[in-house]
Amino acid sequence: MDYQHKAIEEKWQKFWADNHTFRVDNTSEKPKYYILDMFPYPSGAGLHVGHPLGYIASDIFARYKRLKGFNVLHPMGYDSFGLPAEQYAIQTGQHPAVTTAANIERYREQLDNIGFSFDWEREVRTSDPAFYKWTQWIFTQLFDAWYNKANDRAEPIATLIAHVETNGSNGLLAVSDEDTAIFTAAQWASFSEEQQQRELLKYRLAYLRESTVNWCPALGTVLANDEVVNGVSERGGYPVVQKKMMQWSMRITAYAERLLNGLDTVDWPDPLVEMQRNWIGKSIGASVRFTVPSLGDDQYIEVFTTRVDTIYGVNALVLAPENELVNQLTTPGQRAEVDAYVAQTKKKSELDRMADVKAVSGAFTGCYVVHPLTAKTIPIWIADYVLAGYGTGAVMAVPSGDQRDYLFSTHFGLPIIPISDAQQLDGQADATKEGRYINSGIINGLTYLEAVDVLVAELESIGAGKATINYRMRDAIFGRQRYWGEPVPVYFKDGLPQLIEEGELPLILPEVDKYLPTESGEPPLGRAKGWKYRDTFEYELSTMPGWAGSSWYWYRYMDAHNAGEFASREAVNYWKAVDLYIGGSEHATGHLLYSRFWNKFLKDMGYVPEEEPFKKLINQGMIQGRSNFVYRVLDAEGKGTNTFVSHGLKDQYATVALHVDVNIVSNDTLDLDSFRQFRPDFVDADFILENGKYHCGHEVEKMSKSKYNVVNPDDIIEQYGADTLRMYEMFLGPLEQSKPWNTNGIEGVYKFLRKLWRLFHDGQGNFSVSDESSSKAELKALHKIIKKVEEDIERFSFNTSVSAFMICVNELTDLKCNKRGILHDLCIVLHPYAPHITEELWTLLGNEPGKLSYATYPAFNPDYLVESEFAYPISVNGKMRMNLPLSLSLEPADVEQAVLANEDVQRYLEGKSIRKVIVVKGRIVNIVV
Ligand code: ANZ
Repeated sequence: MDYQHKAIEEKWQKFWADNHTFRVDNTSEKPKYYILDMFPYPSGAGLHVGHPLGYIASDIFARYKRLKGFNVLHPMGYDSFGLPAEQYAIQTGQHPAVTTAANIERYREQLDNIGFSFDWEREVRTSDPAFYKWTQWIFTQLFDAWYNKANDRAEPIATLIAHVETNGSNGLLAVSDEDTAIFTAAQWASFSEEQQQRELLKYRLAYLRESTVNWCPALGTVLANDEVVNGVSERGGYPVVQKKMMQWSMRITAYAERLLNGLDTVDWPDPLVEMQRNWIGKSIGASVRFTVPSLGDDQYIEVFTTRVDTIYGVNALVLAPENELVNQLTTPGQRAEVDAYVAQTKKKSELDRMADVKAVSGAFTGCYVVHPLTAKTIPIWIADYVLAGYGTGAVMAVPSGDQRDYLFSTHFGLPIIPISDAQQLDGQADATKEGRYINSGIINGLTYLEAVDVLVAELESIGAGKATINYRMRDAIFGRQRYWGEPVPVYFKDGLPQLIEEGELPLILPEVDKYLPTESGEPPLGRAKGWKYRDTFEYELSTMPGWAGSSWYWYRYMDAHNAGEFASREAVNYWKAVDLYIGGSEHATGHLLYSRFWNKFLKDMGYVPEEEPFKKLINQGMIQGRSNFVYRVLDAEGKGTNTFVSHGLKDQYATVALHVDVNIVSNDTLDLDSFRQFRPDFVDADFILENGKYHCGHEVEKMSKSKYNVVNPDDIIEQYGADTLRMYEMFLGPLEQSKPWNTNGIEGVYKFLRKLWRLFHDGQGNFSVSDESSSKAELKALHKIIKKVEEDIERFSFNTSVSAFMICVNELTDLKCNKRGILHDLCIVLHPYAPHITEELWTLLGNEPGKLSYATYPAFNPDYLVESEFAYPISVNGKMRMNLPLSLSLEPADVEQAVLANEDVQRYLEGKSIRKVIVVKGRIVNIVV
């Protein structure tokens, strides 16, 4: 029988499912290994061939690790809350739960077709109440916690309460809002319950506060910074504006330093680590206070600067237009100008403001500050290059040191105060520069480092400044004014948020009549009829953001059915952290930062053992589409005719290129009949052909429906099988690289598998292997591949193994090898890549069905690779005549004897007498006659 991929793959997929082959236990004698894929959002379009790339790689690794004797956790699930299902619900009225379930079913089918070794009994869905109960529970833990800087960890809010009850706010070292009160223990005791709760909210790690948010009117929701790209929403491309709203936030900034330090301990791609570092954006500098006499002697504006050494070059104070002081500072004469400017800024997103360095704008407030060291009067301006949410939302402008300040000053004709450091230190805050300051007050004659120390000490002594570390990262908004997300487990009593009781979790997402905001502008949950806590209190109406469930899901896989805990201690202590995480680089700053943050929090609270959740991480590249084009001939008026010219002839005509469905093109040749059915107006299409064929043009583009270049893995599997698909996806190139999908080479992989099949079968297609012992050449071919695949997989180089397999099977075919011993081991080595065909062949070899997944990877024996023979070139009178294989252990005299005894050699000697024989061991034999 020939290789029947369809029957074989169906058979083994069913076998694996029926026998729970990939069920994994939380206890084992074996060492553990946790391999995680970034779980998919189940979209309506299903999987295209680009999606499984990472899953195939992780599956190969998982199968390989099992063969290497590891207890492997390799789960899969769905990130199933999110905007697309909700947008669809708004358009069609279909409940997002219904469409989500249907999409999941489709995904599952497609995933099953590929033959993954997931333990499906551990599947999670973030939109399942049994799952989001624990997302809500983690929220309650965060609400009930604060960050104690003294111990550098999160602690239950109870320890904070204990502190203020005995010491008041004195000695409290906490990460908090800026406007915390100063009070004694007695004052705390005299606060009303409401006052106490209000104060505690300023410390909680999950907290409610008015903040400026990215508001997307079209989507009716707030978006996170990483969901806004070039001022529009990442999904849908809708405009985003800045707006102040009461919002749930997460105090991720408390973890800034630990998030930074942890990056040194993980094995992640450098660009990804760099992106996280930049996102966290640590700056070491100083904050400096400039008094505002017109507001009163104790009134000041604080700025954050990384260049306190440039303080003598300050020519203005520039505030973000949103800065709360602006209103107070503005003089009546400047009011109109300032108001107009503030209004104009509202339209620009933060990213635009940062990107537009050249578009200088601003307004003078009419007010002045006093320089703390020179006592000079300095004007206060507002400008949008200063961001409200960074530092203090105010800068000291130093045109001779900072480019933006320079552009700003020249634009508005502000005096440029020359400072010596700019010349001597190249404007770089660089400790290696040896220049010294001149004409610079108290830092005259000092180096950069000395100057910083002296200035900070001086400012501190006069109460005008201190050393400060700033992080660019902000606290994370944790609310969405949308329906399809986890309800926040909070209700309101006297305007203050209260947690619902733990025993009452999960707080189930209520039904609504429409997935739109209410008439009064409340989120969709405001439509839920009679939805009140204990029939009395209003629930929080926003839901959690998309990243909530994905910030801890890998723990649920460890113990997916636990009804009493998010995962048991034993499970968490057994699996610890993810050993290998594979996923797309688009999650570099969102998901991966939030997950690390929640992980650190859970660790602080003693729920999980590891500081970092993902030890090694690989970003798989994108598979791009390979679009095909046909060329429509245009008539004299430039209108499209119904004639299409083949690619090679198109330059002889006026044409327009049209995308054509890649599924009706094979090897860039168009299937003409299918094309006529592709669109109604093509029914009568005529073709100008080349050698009887229509050649299409091609181009690499993003894989997308509109470009007709989407390839569905199901179609490939139907035609070639999953084993071919798996190997071919790897064969396309290095895992991390982006590459176009191009089916032109897939036949080669399919042929390889058929050739493999034939090694086990005779010419009539009957299974036939020999029990004879293997030859050296056969063992060499086998051990080469054992070594190569092991080395390749260990360094995640999957593509190179595929070509090595091809070479191996070619060699064995040439050797006509059908030895049981060789083929048995070959099945094991190839199994991670092509699990179905190897299961079938391994069973045909007489092994117990289904046990291949847990076989032992063959041990590499280097002896087989040592060359024991050498084919000596034999030359006669300087003329190369033949090669003679001889053992390399033979000494020159023995070689000479063996050569001369050989009949073929004798023929070349033509009976002449031998004058000399020169033997170079392991190189050549030269005979002179
Ligand atoms: C004076 C100065 C002189 C500055 C000089 C730079 C160079 P990073 O490294 O990003 O932390 N800055 C402070 N707060 C700002 C805000 N809210 N919006 C825009 N810019 C702000 O940069 C810190 C520097 O960026 C600070 O140091 C401040 O300008 C500016 F030769 O102060 B500098």
